[in-house]
Amino acid sequence: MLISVIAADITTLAVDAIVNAANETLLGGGGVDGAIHRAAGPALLEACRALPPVAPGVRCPTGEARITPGFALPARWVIHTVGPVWHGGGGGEADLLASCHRNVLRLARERGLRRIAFPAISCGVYGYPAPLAARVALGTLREELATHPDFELILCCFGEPMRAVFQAALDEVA
Ligand code: AR6
Repeated sequence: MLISVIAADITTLAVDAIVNAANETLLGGGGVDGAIHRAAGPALLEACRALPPVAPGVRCPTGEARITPGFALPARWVIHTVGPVWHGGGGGEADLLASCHRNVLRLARERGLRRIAFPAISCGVYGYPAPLAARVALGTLREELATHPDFELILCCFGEPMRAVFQAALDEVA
């Protein structure tokens, strides 16, 4: 199966697109979002600002995705998505997290992009328990690969403990 789980800094990957775990403003933040903006340079913020708001302060609603160039990154494109904040699991978090992964791949298909690297969306500031998020993320990616086998998908975790959690989830769904 063309899904791999690695431990790395996603900003170093020379893939077709890296995925940003952003917030609805798309104007930057901490965590992986901050790292991507720092590595891409200020042109990324300008490109995000140019995306049309869909509501006051909202350029990308939770569960949706938007694409910009990668600018100074080794990756050609950045696909920004907004994961759900964890509220205990009863607020549709799993469906929203699955939507993030599906919408990222829909944009990738539209652009003919094949090698896509995802971070552990929602597993940091947004508080989604990693083993649960990993199961949703990898289950969704596996489903997508069943109908679109051309993708090469990388789950890029920050550090070995998170890599082990996502690898266990991959072994479960494989
Ligand atoms: N490469 C790969 N993964 C990383 C990197 C990196 N360079 N840096 C952090 N991570 P988070 P969220 C991991 O908090 O939970 C931002 O402020 C991190 O260890 O970045 O979706 C946004 O603007 C964790 O496992 O994203 C939003 O406001 C994972 O990336 C909010 O945080 C996701 O952690 C989004 O929260």
